[in-house]
Amino acid sequence: MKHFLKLLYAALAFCMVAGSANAQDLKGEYKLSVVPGASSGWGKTATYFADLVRERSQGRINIKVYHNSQLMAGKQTSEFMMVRNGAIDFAVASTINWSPQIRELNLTAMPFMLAVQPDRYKAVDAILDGKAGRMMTEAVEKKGVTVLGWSENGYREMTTSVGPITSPNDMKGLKIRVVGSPIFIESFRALGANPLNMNWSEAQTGFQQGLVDGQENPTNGINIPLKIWNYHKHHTDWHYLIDPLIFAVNPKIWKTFAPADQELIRSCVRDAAVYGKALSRLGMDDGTALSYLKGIGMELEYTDPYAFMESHGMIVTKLSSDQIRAFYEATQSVRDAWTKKIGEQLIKAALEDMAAAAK
Ligand code: X2X
Repeated sequence: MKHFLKLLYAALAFCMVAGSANAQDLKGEYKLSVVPGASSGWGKTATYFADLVRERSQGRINIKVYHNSQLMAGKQTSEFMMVRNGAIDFAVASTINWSPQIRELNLTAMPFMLAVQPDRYKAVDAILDGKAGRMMTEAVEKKGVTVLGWSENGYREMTTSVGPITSPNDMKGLKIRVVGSPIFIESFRALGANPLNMNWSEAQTGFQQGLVDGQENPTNGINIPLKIWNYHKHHTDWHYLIDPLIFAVNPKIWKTFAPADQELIRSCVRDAAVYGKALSRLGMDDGTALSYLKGIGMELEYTDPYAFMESHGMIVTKLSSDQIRAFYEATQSVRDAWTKKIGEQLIKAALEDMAAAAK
């Protein structure tokens, strides 16, 4: 009996220590930042991730998603600095918004570099799973933020109130809203357009008021959830660049999680990353995205985004590879200038990754 009581006390003491350690280590809420709204593909990916973490940790780890750039008071290009300095714990972030601080993240914003590859999805997967992806991860980590995984917000397509857009000439003089990242301004200037830098939080009212003639964003991720047809009648499928998403965490916060919890969070990142990719690629790939979404019971209200946009009165123009080639040539000077800024080694790694995947 005495022996039994001793064991019982020991077990109780252990539970109390373990319990208090948990209570000390875990915050009541971890803040996760997302730039666009909850109904965007990207916003849903972040919510899916936070829900998985809550479920798999039986409610111990509570990640709260702050959509609509709330944590940055609308200024989307401040997100990286805020994750770095710990004002934000987690982010599901676009390379585009972090590229002003981390020049390597401009790689996938090189205009038309991926669009001219034989298979644009194989090309981006080859980069993110390959040497170039590792170099981008290292670049982010060297600047002070931990990368947990990569997903995507989709290829960015053009929507305009005038059109159709089939050649660089059609872009001349158009006022286009772009994000506050220099490579975007330069790419649209090279096409003869008039780019206007606007935060996403203001862009939507800008479209309503007709301040611009067009904008560029991913179809499933942003344009359809935003009902872009209310502002722009023309959709041009030109795949000029892609918007990878980074699952990231502040390194000090990351270290506070026990190894088992880190693995739990990583497993949620892996699943949410596949979900995010499937949302972005629905109706644009070989059918993999649709069967994945069906398999997890997370289908969208449409399976064909082009037919869906047309049913809302949009005119969809899909550019041929020759037409895309003309845009590629018109933006050569931008790629030349940015090869130097991004780093020739990284560009070389990306080209090699893509060439190996195309074989
Ligand atoms: O601002 C945009 O266009 C958006 C929502 O796609 C980004 O945050 C890059």
